[in-house]
Amino acid sequence: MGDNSELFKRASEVIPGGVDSPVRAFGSVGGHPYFVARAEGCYVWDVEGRRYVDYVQSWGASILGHADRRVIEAVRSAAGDGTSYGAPTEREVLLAEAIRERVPSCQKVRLVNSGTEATMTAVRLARGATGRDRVIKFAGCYHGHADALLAAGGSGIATLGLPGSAGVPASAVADTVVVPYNVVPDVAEDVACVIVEPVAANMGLVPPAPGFLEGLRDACDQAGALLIFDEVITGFRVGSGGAQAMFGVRPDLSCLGKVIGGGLPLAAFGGRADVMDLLAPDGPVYQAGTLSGNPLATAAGLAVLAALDDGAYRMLAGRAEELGAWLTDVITEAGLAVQVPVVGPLLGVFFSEAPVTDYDSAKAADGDRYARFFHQMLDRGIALPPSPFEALFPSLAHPKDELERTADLAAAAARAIA
Ligand code: HOZ
Repeated sequence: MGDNSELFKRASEVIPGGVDSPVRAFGSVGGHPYFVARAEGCYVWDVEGRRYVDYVQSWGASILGHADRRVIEAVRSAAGDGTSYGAPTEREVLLAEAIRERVPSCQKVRLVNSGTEATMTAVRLARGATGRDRVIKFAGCYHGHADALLAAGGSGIATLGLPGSAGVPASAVADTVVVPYNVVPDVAEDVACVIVEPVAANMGLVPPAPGFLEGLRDACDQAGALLIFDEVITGFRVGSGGAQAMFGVRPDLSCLGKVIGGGLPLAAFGGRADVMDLLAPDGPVYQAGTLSGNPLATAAGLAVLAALDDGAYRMLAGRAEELGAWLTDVITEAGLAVQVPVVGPLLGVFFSEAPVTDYDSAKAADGDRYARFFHQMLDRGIALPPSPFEALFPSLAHPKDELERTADLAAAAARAIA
């Protein structure tokens, strides 16, 4: 096997930027990525044999930790029966039923392959259902890379400091209105939908202000617009009912991903039956996919959901709360101003004096300091997200002693950069 720098050099010759997704490239923290050879539980090993405690966890897809035996067995067993048929399977029905049971607003569900497909189709469906074109999105929220939703996007768009993307025609975003997070916007009667991350987790972690989500629900109801929750990150992560259960606000449509695929390419969108029934083949809104509801991905998703119960979520949230408090203490003790927001099992790290409440305050946090902290941690064997605009994902496989060790190493890292 090659070493990390050699592989990155070779990768850069055949893959643009050396990576298949921009946030992996270390663009905002400097240096080059480590190449993963294998992973298990809370650890990843790079091709040089170095072990890291991994807080990326496939950007939140692995809630049980890497290579969980139950998931591996489910995938192995499914693979023996064939990897894709282009015809419906029982597991698709089981997974849709399991989603509806846990997320009651999803009266009907369609399985797709990625969060981008889920959000793109949810917006198309909202437009088809209302006969309107306008879409309201919030600055710093990331809804995948569909043309209409890239403006002021978080995640890699934020990491690279881009306003949006080249190659998107003005006409594709002419009906996208970008407004600040945590402020309820005016929703006019030409708006098809408001799409929001109910807990923003692609500009770092930014919790919803009290009343924000309820305000969006009311504003949409008054305007006859649909409310779309992008729960690709929060779905099955902050609890089995997602952020909509945590905050008690019911969207018309929800987008799900990451956790439900257990590390395989699977996402979903679902919502009101009267709206979902507008999808082809019953209705006029088209959406399709050769690999949608894939046998391996649905097997993984069912195995993950079966392993998650209220006790698991309580444990995960409890550990995240402890880790958040420890990180705040040790970094503050080193003399650095830090904000460590925690929502259920999700954490963020902003080097900022003031709490971060929206994209402007997220961008105002000290990104250079985050970069130095990131590398100090990486040198000590702790893999944080390689961007200040992402969240940390402790998993059920992160034992308490590794979280304590993470905090100890964070103390040393913070002292080193103070
Ligand atoms: N959207 C995810 C980060 N918040 C990861 C997907 C990616 O951009 O690679």
